[in-house]
Amino acid sequence: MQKFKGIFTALLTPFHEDYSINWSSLERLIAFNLEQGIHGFYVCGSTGEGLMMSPEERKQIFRFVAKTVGGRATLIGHVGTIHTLDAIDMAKAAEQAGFDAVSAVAPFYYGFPFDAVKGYYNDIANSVDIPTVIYNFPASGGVTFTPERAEEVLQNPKIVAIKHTSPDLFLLERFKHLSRDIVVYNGFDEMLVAGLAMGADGGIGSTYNFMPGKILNIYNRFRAGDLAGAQAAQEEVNEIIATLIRYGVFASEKEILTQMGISMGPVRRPFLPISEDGKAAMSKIVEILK
Ligand code: MN9
Repeated sequence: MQKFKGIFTALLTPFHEDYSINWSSLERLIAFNLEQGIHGFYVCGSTGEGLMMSPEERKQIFRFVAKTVGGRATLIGHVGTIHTLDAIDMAKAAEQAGFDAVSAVAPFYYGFPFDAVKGYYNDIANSVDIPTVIYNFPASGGVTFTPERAEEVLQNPKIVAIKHTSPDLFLLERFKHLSRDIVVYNGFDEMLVAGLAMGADGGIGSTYNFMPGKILNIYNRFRAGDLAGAQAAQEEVNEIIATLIRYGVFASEKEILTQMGISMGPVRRPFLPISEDGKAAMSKIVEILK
């Protein structure tokens, strides 16, 4: 389980202006994150615009990322969708590509009863030999995992972790005290130090893409017992994240990386492109990051 602990970049997907995948930028983004010492990548999740990509594109990305990383970091492939057969197909492709685990957001839109959600996780987990990570993201329109619901899903021993993207850190803490020990990831970057303090084993986040060093600094200080230092590092990062939230998180992150020299292109529609004001605000962040 050790390889699943730590700081995982929720990898952005760079596009060309026509929205096709920009493979050379993806390679450079991965290299930049590896150089900075990131422990793993969470691929084709919310940040990676996985829900706006076809299963075929997501499978291509899994293969490309696995080949590029070449065992230098732990890989989790997000296969969540509301079509279980597509999720299974993508899970098999991730396993075949050499991923360490798969993950899925709960099925959304129809308001599925929890037994259906449980069936979905079992279908995915049982389709592969690698472990499965629950993606608890209540705001996605899916379900909120409670400790009771988590216990039910965790009856399947192949499910070994939860990515907790919710401001409810009491819940995060409760996930560390279930009948079985699982890895818990903090999902909101702006609360990383708090998530760690409540027991998270690491974090998965979108802002890690362009400031992996600053995020690792929070984690390393916390692990070293320097809580004041970790808090100060979090405050520094949150000044940046507040601006990102104002202008659209993923479009802002892509703009920052583009200005840093890795061309990331647009976000896919229906996401809105970044405004001119937003671009100017991102220039200021790029200056700070230098
Ligand atoms: O993967 C991301 N979650 C979502 C994690 O975007 C739903 C976070 O990194 C946020 O983008 C970030 C800003 O709120 O914390």
